[in-house]
Amino acid sequence: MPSRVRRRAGALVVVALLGLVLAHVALAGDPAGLSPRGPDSPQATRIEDIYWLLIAITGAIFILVEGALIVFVVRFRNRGRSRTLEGPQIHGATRLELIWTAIPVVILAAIVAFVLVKLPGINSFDSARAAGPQLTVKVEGRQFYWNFIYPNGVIQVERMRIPANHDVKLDITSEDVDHSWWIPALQGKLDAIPGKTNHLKFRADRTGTFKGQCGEFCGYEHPHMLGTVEALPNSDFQSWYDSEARAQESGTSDLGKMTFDGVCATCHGFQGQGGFGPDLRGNPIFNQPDAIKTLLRNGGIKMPAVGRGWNARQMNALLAYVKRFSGAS
Ligand SMILES: [Cu+2]
Repeated sequence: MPSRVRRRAGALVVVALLGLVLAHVALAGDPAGLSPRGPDSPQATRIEDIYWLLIAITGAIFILVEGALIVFVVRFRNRGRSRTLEGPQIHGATRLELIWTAIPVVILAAIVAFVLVKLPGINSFDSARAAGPQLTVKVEGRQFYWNFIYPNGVIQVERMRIPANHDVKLDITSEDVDHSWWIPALQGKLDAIPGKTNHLKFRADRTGTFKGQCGEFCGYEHPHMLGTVEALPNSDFQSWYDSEARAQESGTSDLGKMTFDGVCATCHGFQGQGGFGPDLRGNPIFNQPDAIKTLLRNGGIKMPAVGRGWNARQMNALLAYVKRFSGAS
């Protein structure tokens, strides 16, 4: 096979493989393929509308430009002429220049207008369609978990429960470094910044579980900083909300296990067996609750201050749960 043909065949194979890899990545990410997750809220629907407008315009421009490039490459190919031969030199084409300046201006103006129409509704409620009063949840980003505090005192870790079809407002803050709250199917990202409270509004259109991930690199365990929003039918939510409040007040809830699994297990393993952090089983510190409290509140050599600012309910729930590791080995 002549080397020129071999080179072309090789290039074709590389392009075809690249196409396969890209298609695979695009389709494997989510059942929706190239489209973003959801949208499962009116707010995320507006974000997706903007996404599709940008994809349509940039996709059309890509096909137009690359198509013209291929046509010109084929049509004006060398055909045996000398490599040093100059083509005809053309100067001035006022109409053409005006057209290729005006079209991008019109496209950009259309994008800006569309975004400005959609923008006000992205982080606000459509009060006319709300089915009941709103719920406000305090969201604390911490290395490396999310802590949720409800108005009735209920605390949740990593999994937030909300009523579906109800307006929910999140007051998002951080206790240590910058994090970013992000559940793609429900809303855009919003930064969790120490000393500042950001507000995010959304309403889940359906019941279900919506997964997300901290969107800001916040340290060595950042990839494990996951978040989940579980939207329940309103009556289910209300009965859970009330019974969980009673259980947490009386110390019979699973808050201790939830806190351990969401906070400690990231580094120490779900059975306290160690991993990134040391093995907890049989550690003498479990006989000294005050030492554990100090460690949780202030952190250790490598350990972040995961329990800084915890109220007594969460601290006591965790202390009760970790007693199981004192004798185990
Ligand atoms: Cu984070």
